[in-house]
Amino acid sequence: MVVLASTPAVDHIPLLRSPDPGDYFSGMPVVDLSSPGAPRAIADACERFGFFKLVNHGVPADTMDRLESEAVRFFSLPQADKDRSGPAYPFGYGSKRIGLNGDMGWLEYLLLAVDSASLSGACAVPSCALFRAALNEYIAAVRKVAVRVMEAMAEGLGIAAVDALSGMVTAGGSDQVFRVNHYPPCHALQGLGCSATGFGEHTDPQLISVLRSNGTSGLQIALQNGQWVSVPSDRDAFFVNVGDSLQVLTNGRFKSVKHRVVANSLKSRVSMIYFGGPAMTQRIAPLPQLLGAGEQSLYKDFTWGEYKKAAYNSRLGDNRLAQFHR
Ligand code: GA4
Repeated sequence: MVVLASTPAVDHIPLLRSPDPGDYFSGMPVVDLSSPGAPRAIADACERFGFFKLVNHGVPADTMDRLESEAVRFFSLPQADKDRSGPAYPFGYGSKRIGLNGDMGWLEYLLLAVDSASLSGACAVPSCALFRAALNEYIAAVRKVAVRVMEAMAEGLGIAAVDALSGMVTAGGSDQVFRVNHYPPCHALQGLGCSATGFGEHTDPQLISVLRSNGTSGLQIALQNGQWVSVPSDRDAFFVNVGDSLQVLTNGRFKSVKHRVVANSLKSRVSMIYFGGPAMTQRIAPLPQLLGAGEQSLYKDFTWGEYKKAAYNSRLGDNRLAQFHR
């Protein structure tokens, strides 16, 4: 395309058709976490879409706003200062490169390790005390929301042990990750009918992902018929994704949702995502309580450590669960 030759800024970044206003996710499930019907509504949304919007979650707007403004401040630093917090692997600042296998997106980000409820002490970034404090306050709060959601999932699935899922993420040694993404506006493509890929299509490998973003849209999910729909942004809500591990734990009942982010040509998008993963040695296999009489696991047995290793050796858009199907 001629466009590419004249826009070196987006070299190597895959382009997407610009979102059409008609492609908004009109049937998006919205779950009120404070309502008695939440467990059933969550299980239903996870079965149909692997995705829902969560409101009345109890995290104060201040906690979210403080982290957003600290993140904006960090991403406004001179490039050389941000680069001092890199590289992103295993943890730190990254720009445009996603993972280690050649994926590129129109974004910069921080990838951080989470210990029991806060940033890992060993986490080198960010060095600014205010940013660290905002991260720790937010992570502690969002993690509690993730636990309440996983408890509701267990209840909605009819499992007696309330911690059957959440216990995997609260257990010592659990593998939790936090990421703050900044998608700068991509002015170079304004008015050209195409957009830069912010974060290419993928499913998340963990059990659950809890996302919060500023008021800029860009997130899209794939419905089960393959259609991509845009998720209207809502800075007061969380968006919850089912990850690959939770799909396996429910023997395919909950769907790990394919999603991606399209960069905006005019506005910055800032998102923060908590990824709840289990301990490396945790066996990922359908919960026995969920297997009906004679029902077999759809998947080969594996540990989270094995799955994570395979995931980190894959390309973003690969179907990572395929090699674990029986
Ligand atoms: C997707 C979910 C999380 O953002 C993440 C991503 C990770 C990374 O950015 O390093 C991966 C991606 C994610 C899945 C496949 C591999 C690993 C990039 C990539 C190409 C932090 C994660 O855990 O898996």
